[in-house]
Amino acid sequence: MHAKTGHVTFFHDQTPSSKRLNASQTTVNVTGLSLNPTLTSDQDPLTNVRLPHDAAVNILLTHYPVEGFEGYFGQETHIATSSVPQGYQLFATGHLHHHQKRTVNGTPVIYPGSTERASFQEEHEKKVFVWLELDKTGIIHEEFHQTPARPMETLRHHVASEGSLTRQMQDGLEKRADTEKILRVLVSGKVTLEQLSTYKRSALLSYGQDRFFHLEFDEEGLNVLTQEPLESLPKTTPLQELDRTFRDLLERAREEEKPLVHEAWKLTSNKLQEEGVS
Ligand SMILES: [Mn+2]
Repeated sequence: MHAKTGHVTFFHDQTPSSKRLNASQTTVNVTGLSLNPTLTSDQDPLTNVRLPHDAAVNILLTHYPVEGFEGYFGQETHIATSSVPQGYQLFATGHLHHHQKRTVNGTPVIYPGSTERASFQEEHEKKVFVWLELDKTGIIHEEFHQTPARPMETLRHHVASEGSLTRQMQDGLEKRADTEKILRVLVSGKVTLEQLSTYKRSALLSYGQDRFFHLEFDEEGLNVLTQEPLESLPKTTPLQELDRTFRDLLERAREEEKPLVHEAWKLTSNKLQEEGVS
């Protein structure tokens, strides 16, 4: 129990659950501690926790990052190296998706890792499950079995300055087609507005529909070149603009209207000149 300002938070109320088994006259103790989401990043889940390890073979299961393992970057509830208990033949843990193994305080700590890829960060990782044989001296046999994890791939497409973007990308997709694969295309480069109009993402998505398990596009790296600044209009005066407008009106007017338009032009022009407009 831990007192915080204003209220009482129970952490470590989560006593680990243990099970004692007998296998060929050997006692086996399996202790598990699942992730407690109420812990803050500086609270070590194994502090003040009684962890039994009085059987011949003792196994501890958790679901936390352990300090020093790949994938733990701090700012997250984790088990400190110094908290990894001694007296266990195996400390099997989850949460980090990358398979890894290290001996800490004499205890073998194993992350079997995820059996599937959960993000593109894992696209180059092999996925495994671990098969272990233990006795009271520790791990006596271990095997890593690769799982048929769904392939993920990132295609970095830097746009070429010539030709249709849709065509360029479709060629890239064709080479990577695999109905089991999740493919993402990171589109980058600089294009003109005109070239951008040749990029039809919806056409590419339907092209990929029966060629990939899933296809997605990310155009964050694609920049559209700004257009040349507009040329300013030639300098004119209000009277010149008035003349231009009436000349147009006169051209479009029917024969019988022409005298009227002419009259209006003359009157407006005179009126403005009287007022000093040039
Ligand atoms: Mn997790």
